[in-house]
Amino acid sequence: MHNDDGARTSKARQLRSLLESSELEFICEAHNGISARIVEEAGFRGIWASGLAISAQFGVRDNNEASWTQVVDVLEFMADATGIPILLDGDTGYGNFNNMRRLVRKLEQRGIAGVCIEDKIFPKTNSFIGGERQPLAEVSEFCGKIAAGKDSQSDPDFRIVARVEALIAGWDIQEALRRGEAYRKAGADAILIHSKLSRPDQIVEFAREWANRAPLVIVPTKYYSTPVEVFRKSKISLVIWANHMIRSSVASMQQVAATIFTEQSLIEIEDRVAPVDELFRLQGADELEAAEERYFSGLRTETKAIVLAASQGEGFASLTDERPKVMLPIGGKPLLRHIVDKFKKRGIDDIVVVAGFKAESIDVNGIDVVVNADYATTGELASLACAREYFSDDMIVAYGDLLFRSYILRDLVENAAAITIVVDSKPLENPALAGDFAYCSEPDDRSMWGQAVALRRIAGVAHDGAERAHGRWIGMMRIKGEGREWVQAGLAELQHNQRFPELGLTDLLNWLVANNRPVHVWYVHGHWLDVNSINDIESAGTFAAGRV
Ligand code: SPV
Ligand code: MG
Repeated sequence: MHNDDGARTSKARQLRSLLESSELEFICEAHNGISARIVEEAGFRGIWASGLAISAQFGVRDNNEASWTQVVDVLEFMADATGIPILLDGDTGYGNFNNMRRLVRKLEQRGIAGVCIEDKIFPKTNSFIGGERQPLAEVSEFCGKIAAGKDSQSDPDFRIVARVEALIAGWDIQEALRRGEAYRKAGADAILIHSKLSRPDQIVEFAREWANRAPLVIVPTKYYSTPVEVFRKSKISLVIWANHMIRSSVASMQQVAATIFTEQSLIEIEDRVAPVDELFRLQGADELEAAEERYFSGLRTETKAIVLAASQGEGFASLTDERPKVMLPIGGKPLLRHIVDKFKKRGIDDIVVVAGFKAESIDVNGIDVVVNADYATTGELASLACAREYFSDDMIVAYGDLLFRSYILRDLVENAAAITIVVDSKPLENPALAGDFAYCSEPDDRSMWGQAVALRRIAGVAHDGAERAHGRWIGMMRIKGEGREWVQAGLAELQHNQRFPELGLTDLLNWLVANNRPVHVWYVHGHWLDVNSINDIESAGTFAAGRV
């Protein structure tokens, strides 16, 4: 997106240069932000904010049915979207000299470079609709309006173009010249001489008599077949291609709408319309991305999630014949959906699920799926290795059969350690239950927040000789910064282990500890469960519904 940044020539100065240059210059109609941008990209050095086109895009007539402030609002979008000057087709100035004064002030405030006003009576009618019946303004009244406009501008480069409608209204060249001269003397910076003939004769004759007294502007909509050399020879300053953006879009929209309606399909038109990426480009999506990087990156989470969901799951009888356990419905939605929703709620949208058994049945929106093809003969570590190319400097690795309260994830991501695991210190109701038992440097001191606790090892038993485990690892870990290299090194080494296919995440954690890579423990006290058998399904539903 462009904005006048003061470092470059002001838009008003640019328009002035176009009008005063010794070359024949061209500007093109636009009627909103995106058409203005398209006109600029085509190479034009100025924009005609056409009254006809702006009315038409609103779906109203070119009879001042849209209010002037509605027009000014459209202009603001056009000016924001472009770096070239906009000349407003200001109709009659939307009232008398007083309305003209306010219009000029507002246009300058919105970054518009100039305005063209025509010597008709408010509310006006488009020149091509019964033009010869249209009354013209009194010359003195119109001169007062021009002078009032010039006296109101604060930037000396702002341009006021006076449009002579005498030829449209059926008067002769002498009347047109008389008016043009009066307007010039009143302070107009340029004269627009309009004609609706299919030949340029009136324009050429006017220009000859005018003899360069002030820049001349023309609108060759009706005499469009005239080669521009004719205008050049007549010393015309500026040509306005006045309505071709709105007309081309209307023609295209009519064809596309009719095709979609009759075909009831998009197939025929997809290749004929602009790709959505082209809209994003024209809207300046790149600039926003760069700005986000500059101003917003600290607030956006870069955290990724890797969810291990390759196993069929034992203990579910025929429920998992056709789907892995992560697709079992819990409280009305698949188990995997619950964990994905928790991640998304925390702004973690980059979620990779490692699937295996019946991977094709994983039908959860908003995730990337990678497949561990050897799921039947390998374990969690092999699944994690399958997601290696998705590793990042900030990631959560979790089992897909986990249900947990949101705060556990929130607190976990606030940890700064390279590796953090979540350990539940709540004593087991049934101490004989299997699990990943964590033996740590300290027990959970619930009177302390953010205790520095290190993992010593994880084992499958709650008692190891005389030693009692400090809790159960819930199956969720956070890997940050150098932790990523540690995990990669662990995977690389363990992959040479003959037992690698059997290994799980706990083997990786033990490897890290054994290799002096500190694994930080974050204690929680309940508020999670994993789904390991049919018996767990009901309690999982209750848990997911938020009931105790
Ligand atoms: C416009 O584009 O709105 C104009 C030019 O005023 S014309 O339609 O030719 O009158
Ligand atoms: Mg107009």
